[in-house]
Amino acid sequence: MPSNSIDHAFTARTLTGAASDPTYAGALSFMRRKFTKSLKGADAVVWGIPFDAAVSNRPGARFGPQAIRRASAIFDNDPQYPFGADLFETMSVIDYGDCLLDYGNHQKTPATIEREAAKILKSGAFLLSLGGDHFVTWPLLKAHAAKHGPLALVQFDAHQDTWYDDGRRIDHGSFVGRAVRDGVIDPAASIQVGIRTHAPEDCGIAILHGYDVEEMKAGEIAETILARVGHRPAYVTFDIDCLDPAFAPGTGTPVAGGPSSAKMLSVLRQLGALEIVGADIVEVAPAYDHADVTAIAGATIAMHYLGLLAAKKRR
Ligand SMILES: [Mn+2]
Repeated sequence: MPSNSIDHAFTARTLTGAASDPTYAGALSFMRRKFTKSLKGADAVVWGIPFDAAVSNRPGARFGPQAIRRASAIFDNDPQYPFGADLFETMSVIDYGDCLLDYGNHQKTPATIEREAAKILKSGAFLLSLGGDHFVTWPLLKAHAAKHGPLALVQFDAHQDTWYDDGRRIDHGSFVGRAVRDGVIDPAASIQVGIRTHAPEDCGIAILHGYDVEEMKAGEIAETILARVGHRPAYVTFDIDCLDPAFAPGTGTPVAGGPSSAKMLSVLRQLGALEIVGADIVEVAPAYDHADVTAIAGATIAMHYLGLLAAKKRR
């Protein structure tokens, strides 16, 4: 159907309902949701965290939120596959814009993210964050744990992120170990999927390595995650480098031998039984991308989080 309106991101009168912007035009909020700093009435909040000063290799994930929002225009106003429904028919979702960070004062960054995230969570809304490098997950975990207690971490990643940490580092490769030591996540209920690098310690977290993921079917991977987490409050973090560089070249620390986007989206689709209390997609760095391959994968992962949420709300 041709579009009959444009710029839904700032012309929307309600927080529910499909947009009808042309795919190639219109203001680019995430999935054309209303851009607003008002949390009132929002079931879910999409928020960008444009930070990439913690990377160990290629920078550029600060442009991730912009790239993911732009790529999310492909979702237009159709029922969203594989959920078979307009996600926004009953679920109100806003685009809260980005987190303002001082690029010259990184020691302030984690507290700023945590404080802003806590404000969003206080409204009762679900928070879906768009990174940013993987360090941003640390303050996000803290904000969610303050509300729910120790979290089950479900981490899709090529890296364990348990490297040396003194508790103050601004490092995208050490926040998981810190989260275990600080009691922010419960390692016995946490799992990492797609790991294909070695770090000094696993901190008690279960791991499905790249070669495991290669041998297992998506359904088995989902079952393994559900069994590990049980009914505990779960935070899902998806580092786009979990995917093979063929499916996500636009990222800072790519590792060959990873799964396809099709397989991991199929895993996500089957996580409806998880008690997901928060989620993020991180490490999309569009400067290394080609034809928006990575941004589209990132936007689709983010859409899947909302799809799971909408399905839960419909039940
Ligand atoms: Mn990673």
